[in-house]
Amino acid sequence: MTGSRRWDESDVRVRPNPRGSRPRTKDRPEHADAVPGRVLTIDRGRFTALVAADTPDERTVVAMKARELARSGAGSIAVGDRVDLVGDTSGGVDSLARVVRVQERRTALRRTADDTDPVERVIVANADQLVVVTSTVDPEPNLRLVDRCLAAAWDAGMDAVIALTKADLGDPARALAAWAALDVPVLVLARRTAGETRSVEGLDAVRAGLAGRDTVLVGPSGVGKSTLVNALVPTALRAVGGVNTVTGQGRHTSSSAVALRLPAVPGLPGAPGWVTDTPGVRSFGLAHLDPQRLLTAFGDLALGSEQCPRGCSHDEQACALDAWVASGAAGEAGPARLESLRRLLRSRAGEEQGGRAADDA
Ligand SMILES: Nc1nc2c(ncn2[C@@H]2O[C@H](COP(=O)(O)OP(=O)(O)OP(=O)(O)O)[C@@H](O)[C@H]2O)c(=O)[nH]1
Ligand SMILES: [Mg+2]
Repeated sequence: MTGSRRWDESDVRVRPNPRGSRPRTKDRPEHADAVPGRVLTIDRGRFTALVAADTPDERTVVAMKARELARSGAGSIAVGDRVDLVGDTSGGVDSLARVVRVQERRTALRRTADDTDPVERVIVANADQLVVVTSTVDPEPNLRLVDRCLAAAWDAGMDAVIALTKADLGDPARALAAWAALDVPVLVLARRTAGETRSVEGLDAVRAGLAGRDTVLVGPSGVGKSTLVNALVPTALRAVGGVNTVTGQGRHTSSSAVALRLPAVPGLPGAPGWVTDTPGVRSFGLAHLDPQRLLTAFGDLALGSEQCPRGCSHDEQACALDAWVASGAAGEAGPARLESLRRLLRSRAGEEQGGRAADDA
């Protein structure tokens, strides 16, 4: 079977260990007493992790990467990673622990500097939902950047939601029309009263959508990610910056990603969930994007790709999806939805042709 099959572990390329079956680090079992933690933020090589969450011993522990972990080339540590800590894990003033292991990630939201850049950066690990934040004005919506964020979320196996902020300043209609056929939930947000920075109209819908989930907010600078986080988590105290009154661009106020636990919502039982605020992005490179994996997010279209030629880009003459949609086999999914998929696929191809400047604008 080809085409619509969901990807699984067998799709992950495993590099054979050139040294045969020898274990990578001989001293790993020594850390059997390591304490598990969740990385909340990273600042100049120092990781702050939450340990013993929801117990009387809950604490934040500052740690550095253990030398053996750095040497093993085990890769980066991102906000959201589950890590194992040894050393001084008391969390006391001036205490410093060591990260000796990074647990396997459930998801990894990746981006590259541009589409040809082989170096991937993991923005956040283990999140299950991405909220792409964009504003009606100040700054103007960058629809292509939104497409790219959605594509990255689906490629990573995450759910995607769009939050459109500043509906008090501009008309949301144009942006809403661009997303109509994508079948993505859109949350429209506005400031209730000028100057009242924590009073966000539409917040209840955000709370309900985030409850029990592990969510990351991504979007350009100045769109109101930190404003939203402050409204959701009253103790967050994230710095909020104005936008340049001439260019309407943000000032890159947030400089690092921070994961915050959401407060419990009355009437919604279960774990309240997490939200991660991230620094504004200018571009979102998708060098790693796999068209077939992206297609799995379009479940109503995916089945039709079984008739596609091998290695189909899903944006070419021979692509079977046009006939599939025209035959009505895709149910309610019409040509507009297929066009939305192709727009996401092209959002990548366009950047290769020097479209990067549009994202940087
Ligand atoms: N009128 C209005 N202003 C808003 C709204 N949301 C955010 N703002 C303002 O937009 C500006 C930027 O908000 P931030 O929360 O700092 O934006 P950010 O996305 O965190 O920006 P970076 O940290 O630079 O990525 C601030 O002046 C906010 O008060 C909104 O819904 N309506
Ligand atoms: Mg911010």
